[in-house]
Amino acid sequence: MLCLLLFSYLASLVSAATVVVNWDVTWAVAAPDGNPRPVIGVNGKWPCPTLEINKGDRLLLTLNNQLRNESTSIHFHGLFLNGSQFMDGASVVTQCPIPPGSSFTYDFTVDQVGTYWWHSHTFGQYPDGFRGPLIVRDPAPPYGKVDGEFTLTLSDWYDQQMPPLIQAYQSRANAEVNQGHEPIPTGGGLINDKKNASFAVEPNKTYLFRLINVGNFLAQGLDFAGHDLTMVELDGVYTQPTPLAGKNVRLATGQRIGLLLKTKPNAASNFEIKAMFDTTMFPPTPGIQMNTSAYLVYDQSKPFPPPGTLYNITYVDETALQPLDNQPALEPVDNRVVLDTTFTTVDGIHRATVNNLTYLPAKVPTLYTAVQAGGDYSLNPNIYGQVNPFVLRPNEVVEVVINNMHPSLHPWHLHGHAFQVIERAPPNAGIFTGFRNASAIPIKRDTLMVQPNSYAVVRFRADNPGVWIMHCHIEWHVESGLVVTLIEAPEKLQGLPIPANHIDNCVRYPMPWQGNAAGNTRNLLDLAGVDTRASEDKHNGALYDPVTAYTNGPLTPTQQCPPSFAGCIGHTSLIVQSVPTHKRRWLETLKWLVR
Ligand SMILES: [Cu+2]
Repeated sequence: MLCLLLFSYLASLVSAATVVVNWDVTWAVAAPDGNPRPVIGVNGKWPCPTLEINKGDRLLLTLNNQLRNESTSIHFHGLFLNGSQFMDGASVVTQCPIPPGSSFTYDFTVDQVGTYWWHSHTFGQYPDGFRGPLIVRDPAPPYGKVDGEFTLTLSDWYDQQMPPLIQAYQSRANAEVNQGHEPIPTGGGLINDKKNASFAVEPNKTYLFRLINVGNFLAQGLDFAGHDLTMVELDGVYTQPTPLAGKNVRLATGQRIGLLLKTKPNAASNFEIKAMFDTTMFPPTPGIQMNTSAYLVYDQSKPFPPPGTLYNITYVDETALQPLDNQPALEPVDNRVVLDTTFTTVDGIHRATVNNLTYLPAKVPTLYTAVQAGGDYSLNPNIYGQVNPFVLRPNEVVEVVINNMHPSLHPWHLHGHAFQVIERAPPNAGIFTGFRNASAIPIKRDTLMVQPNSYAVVRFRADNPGVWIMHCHIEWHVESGLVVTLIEAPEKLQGLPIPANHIDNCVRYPMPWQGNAAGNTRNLLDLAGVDTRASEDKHNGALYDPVTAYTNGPLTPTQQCPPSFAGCIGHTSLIVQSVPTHKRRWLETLKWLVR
């Protein structure tokens, strides 16, 4: 027995590797919908690479920000980072943004398995293309050996860059004349960052499809043309194998599903994979392509089916699944956090509110405030500013009630944990007043669609000291403040050294890294200077030093695009304009906002 234990210990030492990745973050040009535009790529290329590692590997990922005019960061969506709480990548939460010309290294070991993704977590940047799958391989997955596997990403695509779209969305004019509507995906949908992606398959095989919605805004349904499908994973959590039985999967932004697909007995035909924007979030809109096609290719020499429509689909309720480990609901609840969420006009801007307050970033990354505050102060939510802070105590069972008082669904994502979904009520159930249909063995995942005018209740154990945000994963809504900050077990964070590269990065940005949310180091209860007002002047996205950019006139095209690409010049004028009037920016982008 001892020999066996020693052998497996040695085997684990041998198999764990240090994966060193060096990325230059650069502008590239791409036209996935036929319209060329600047995108954020890696080493001059787009789409960005997939990160693939094995369970137990240490990842050393260095970003060299070569964007020249935007800051950046990377969040590893779904990874708990237990003990590596400085590596979560959320700008102004766990680090300062990485300024142009700077490098920053993420360093952590991964002990989870499954389907994840990485993306910028800086000021609404990732829908400009800086995102990709993150696969953590399991040496022995419970569904056994498959004949092959594919990663399939979904996204909604825009023909303009995020900074001007965010400015327009968060302008007073949008609140006044456009009911605060979000910019719409003028490029339609993409599968694997393109139109008409293909997946080469053989008959009588079983493939694992790792589905990831890496989009900005819309949930999407997927149809696999009558193939036999079984769900085995949700957001990195293995589920009891559950056949789809003719229903369709739906993924909101941030969500992942592991799906086993059995191929047909012969290669007589090719089949269309159809994705469709969720019409409950976004009704069919003239000029917007609601469907996206991809193909299961059995025989390249045979014709591909014509693109179909997909309007009458039935979504599977993934909250009815059970986790493979059969873990019962955590009991008893030690701390209930209630989030009353809606949208309204705040200071003239269309903003999301949680318990009547819209999230406004602190002046100091919140994790830095927490680790330096000292035991008593760290437990006081007042030192953290208007980041919607909730202090959690070590190892308590936390229950979060999300009351969605808005008539659209919102996918809530929690950093640092997967939560148990105790109940998700149907649309129009109103706010939570007590359980109607609680789950005894709840599914676990890290991103959950909360239905329109309804509620959801989730639980997790506060066993991961750190500062973790919980937010709607619609990037427009992050930028409008639909975010809360969980200050988890801050007493366990006291005395943790802030890594030197973090401090260097803040100094270079520059952004303060000491003190309370206002940067006050002498009196942590003095929040003078902290942000408490929404303003259209604050929404420049990840643009670096936009004031200088505006007053000094447009950047040269080479700062945005390869010099040989004339098409970028027009785009550049949309990003950085020499006339700093919101009216002009608004007029230029109004046409994209009108539904
Ligand atoms: Cu939302």
